[in-house]
Amino acid sequence: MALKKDVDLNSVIAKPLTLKVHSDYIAAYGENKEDYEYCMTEYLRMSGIYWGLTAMALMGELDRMNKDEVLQFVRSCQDPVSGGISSSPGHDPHLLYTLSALQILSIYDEKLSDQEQDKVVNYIKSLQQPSGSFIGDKWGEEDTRFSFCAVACLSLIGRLNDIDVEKATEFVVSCMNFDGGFGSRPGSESHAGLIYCCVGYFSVVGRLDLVDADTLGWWLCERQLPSGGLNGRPEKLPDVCYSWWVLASLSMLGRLHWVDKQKLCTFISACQDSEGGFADRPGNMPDPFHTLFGLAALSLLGESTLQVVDPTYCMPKSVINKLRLSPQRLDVS
Ligand code: GRG
Repeated sequence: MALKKDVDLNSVIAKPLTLKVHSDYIAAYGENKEDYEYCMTEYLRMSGIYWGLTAMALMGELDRMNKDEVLQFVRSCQDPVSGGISSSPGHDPHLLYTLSALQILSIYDEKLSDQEQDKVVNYIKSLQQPSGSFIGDKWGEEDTRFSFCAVACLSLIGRLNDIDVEKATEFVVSCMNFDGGFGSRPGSESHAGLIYCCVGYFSVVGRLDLVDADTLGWWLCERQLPSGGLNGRPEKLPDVCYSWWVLASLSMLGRLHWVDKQKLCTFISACQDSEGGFADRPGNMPDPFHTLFGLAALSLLGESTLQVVDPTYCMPKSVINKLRLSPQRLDVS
């Protein structure tokens, strides 16, 4: 029997976007700190808060989040020795959670003190390797995700020039494949999540000219399946989160119009849960990760009831505009 490589949307009735139900879902998530699912996700809490907060900001419902509690939590996660930020108190700091923390602070227009900021910068600097790559934490995993996290963090606090950007760029360029895509390391398979990280990297450092936008744009729009959903690489099932990783990459490359927007909207809408939140695929359990990336993709597709999202940082464009980040990102036509 042939393996099923898409979902069947023929039996799914088109669903309207139910923002109120989604904001109720996010507002309620984490209210019960004894909840099993909540306890089991402690290891990624900081990113979980970023996903929920950004989803609420895109829905115009940020006021429903407990700002004081969130900010106090973020500050409690900075490691006084390394300066890095962890997912939760007592966990090891990591670049991923450092980025989520700085994104949260930026959304709330809050800043670290100069001393705390210097510590974060030193932490990020300490993770750059002689090849220019970044490891995610002291345990040494080297990956293009961390190149993106490093420059995204530094640019959010206006400290991009504290690392060797030229060397970092050389490493990301060395991960480019014959199909125009990028993997986690030189020679690794192209994957839409990592492509987002590499294109995002070039966007942050103002070097989108280094991407073969036509070849990569073609590979990215080939991710769209007959259901309208996008997968992360050939022969894989569609997943709402790739609506973001693929679409944001196409948007940074000026090729958003290369996908069938209507069919993608129908697929994303079908992933809404009637009790709130989005799942990876129609009928599956919703979670805050897929909820953010479903909403953010709909924002990129022009959904007028949502705030406009920035394709590089996955934060409201209004927040990014206010930060006046430099260097300027290049437009690729
Ligand atoms: C600022 C939004 C933002 C993110 C930070 C870390 C990072 C930057 C992005 C992660 C990008 C990434 C690698 C996404 C892929 C996530 C995912 C669902 C991976 C699943 O991999 P497989 O092999 O899935 O299980 P497939 O779909 O390939 O079978």
